Amino acid sequence: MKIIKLTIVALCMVVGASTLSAQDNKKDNKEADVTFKTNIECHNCEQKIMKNIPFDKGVKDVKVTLDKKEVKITYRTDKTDKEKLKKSIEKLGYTAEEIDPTQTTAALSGASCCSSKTADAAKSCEGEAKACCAKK
Ligand SMILES: [Cu+2]
Repeated sequence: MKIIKLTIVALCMVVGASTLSAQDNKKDNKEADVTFKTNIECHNCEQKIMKNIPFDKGVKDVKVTLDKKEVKITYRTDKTDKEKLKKSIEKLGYTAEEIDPTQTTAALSGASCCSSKTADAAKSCEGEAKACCAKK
């Protein structure tokens, strides 16, 4: 019985240690995200992105949001950079403008929602946009 307990304790320690080292690895993996606004229009465009960008050097993950026309790329900063990723998208025939991470899509739509509408019309804004309009 004692041996079983010891084995369990030992196993727990091994699992714990490997979880810790996995976290350490992630810190070392200089990973970063970048989101590009593109002019993709349909699922063919989405597929074209997904058949190419994920295989670019240093790219870890790609997410396409078709309705927002956004391409989010997780990449290794020691293997590639935003400029290269931008060029990769452009090479496929699309535009790629980096979205400032401090400005969320909601904040952006809020700003444009306020600026383009009269106070009355701004009441039709939704969610964050509405909050933004209310501050005016
Ligand atoms: Cu298309």
